[in-house]
Amino acid sequence: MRKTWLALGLLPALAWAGPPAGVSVQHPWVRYLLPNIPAGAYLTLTNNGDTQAVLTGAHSPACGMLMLHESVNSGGTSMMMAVSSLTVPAHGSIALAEGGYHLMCMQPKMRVGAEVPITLDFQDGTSLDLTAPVYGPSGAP
Ligand SMILES: [Cu+2]
Repeated sequence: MRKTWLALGLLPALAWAGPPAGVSVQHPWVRYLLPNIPAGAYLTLTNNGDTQAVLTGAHSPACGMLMLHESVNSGGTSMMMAVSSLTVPAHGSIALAEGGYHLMCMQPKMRVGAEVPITLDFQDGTSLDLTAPVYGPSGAP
């Protein structure tokens, strides 16, 4: 019984899907290669708020599954690993950039020159909507 009441109490907070306080996105973009090759999405997250923001996932109708990844260099071989969350410190920022953290569009449905919508999901139930321009293999012009 107690659990039921707790769950109901959480609903209003989860239903409010505004952006996290003070968090903004700069320079989003996607590198599109081919339809059957995952496309990397890159951006900078800045947190001007007083509390850390924890990115726990992302989704986009243009991506199929959209995963949090990290590129790591292991003995000269570049590999990608799934990351469960990324923390943007209070009054700090993190870059999702080539060779590091990035979002991975697993089934890209897009074309170069278009813009795709992406939603970032945070641990506290907030979310942040953005649109990212789609560039080709050579990246930003
Ligand atoms: Cu990746």
